[in-house]
Amino acid sequence: MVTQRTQVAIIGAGPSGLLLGQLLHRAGIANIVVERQDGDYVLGRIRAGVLEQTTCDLLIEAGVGTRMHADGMVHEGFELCFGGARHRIDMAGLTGGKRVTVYGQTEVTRDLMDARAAAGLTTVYHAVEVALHGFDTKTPSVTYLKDGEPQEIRCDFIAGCDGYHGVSRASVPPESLSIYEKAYPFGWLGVLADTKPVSHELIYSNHERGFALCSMRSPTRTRYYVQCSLHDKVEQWSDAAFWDELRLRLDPQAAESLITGPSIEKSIAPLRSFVAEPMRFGTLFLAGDAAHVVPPTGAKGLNLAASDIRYLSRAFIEHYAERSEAGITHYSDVCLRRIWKAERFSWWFTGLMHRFPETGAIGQKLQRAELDYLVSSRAASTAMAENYVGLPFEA
Ligand code: RFL
Ligand code: PHB
Repeated sequence: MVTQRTQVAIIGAGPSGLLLGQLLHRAGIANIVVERQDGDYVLGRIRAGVLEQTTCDLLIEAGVGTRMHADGMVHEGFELCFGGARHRIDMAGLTGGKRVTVYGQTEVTRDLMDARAAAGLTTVYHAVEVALHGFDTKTPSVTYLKDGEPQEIRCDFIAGCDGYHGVSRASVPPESLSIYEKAYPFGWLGVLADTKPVSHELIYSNHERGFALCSMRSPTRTRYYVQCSLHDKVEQWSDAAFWDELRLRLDPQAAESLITGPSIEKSIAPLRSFVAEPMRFGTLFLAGDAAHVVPPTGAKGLNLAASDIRYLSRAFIEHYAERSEAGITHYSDVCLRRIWKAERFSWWFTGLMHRFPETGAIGQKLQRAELDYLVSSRAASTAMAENYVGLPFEA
């Protein structure tokens, strides 16, 4: 057995784990990241696209803001499409100037990986049989196999940043966890294509055939989604079928100007609301999708992961630099208050925009009434804009 020693062992090299590693490194706190896949696999997953300002600020603090500044697209509003017309939500105007940045999760992850490599920090890819030990003590450890050889990391803390399917949450005794979960009866079929975006802002569309979203990654790369059945297989959706379906769910003007092209990625994602409480067990801390999942409608998943990491990095820095346990003690409660607000917003926006098989005609009438109210009431639009740009942090 090869044994290494570090201060914080981080499980998972997704955005949560890599961002934590970078913030800790900059504060002089040693860390090792253990990831079960390889780097290319992690970069190959096309996921989030919308960053709240506080997420951008944290990336800048971590020293990885340069490319985001150069290539990220600042958005001051988005559009809601229903009844054959589009209605703009003026995010910046309604929130005193707050905006979001459209910059892909793939690029965030790439910037963090590059920074980690440049700093010469250890990331163990292809770690097999990762296991967590002794997190009810002050001397926890992580074991795994690398190239068939058993390895051990002894540490002060373990950060479980290994996503919804990871080993960290699964290592906690079930009786110590409260789980809150809702699975939605549909999925999102997403397509990435090198085409000019149909509009310079995002379009969220409620249509009787189902939800659609027009997003982007750059002025020449689009990311579009349509609500689909959970029984659908990606292979059943030709590019032509996807473009036809998307066009049907947009207003006539957007449908007319939609530019199509070959897909460079196509995948189906299920939609889920999920929270595991608490987020700390002795010396183990859960962060990001390991602790909570939101349906992607509100664009909150990556942003919530970043806000957990903001609190967690500060808690560790307080522990080592100031010998204060306050951040560690309050980590779970402080995170969960913000998480539940984002869970509520994501659940609400999902309910407003999708076709639900069980609600029937009255469900559609009620959605339409709420959408009409939303775009005609400044109070209702403001509430939506405030949530979309991201709620403030507690001190
Ligand atoms: P991740 O990204 O899942 O990374 C976890 C990492 O842990 C590794 N791992 C393990 N490593 C070692 N040992 C094990 N036993 C392990 N098990 C797993 C995995 O290989 C992986 O590398 O979690 P993280 O870092 O917490 O990041 C969370 C975000 O990825 C997620 O919340 C967002 O992608 C959600 N999301 C969106 N969020 C936004 O803020 N804005 C958006 O616009 C947005 N759009 C989306 C989304 C998610 C989507 N899908 C597919 C779920 C759109 C979609 C379609
Ligand atoms: C994306 O660009 O992938 C995206 C944008 C907004 C969302 C979800 C996904 O709400």
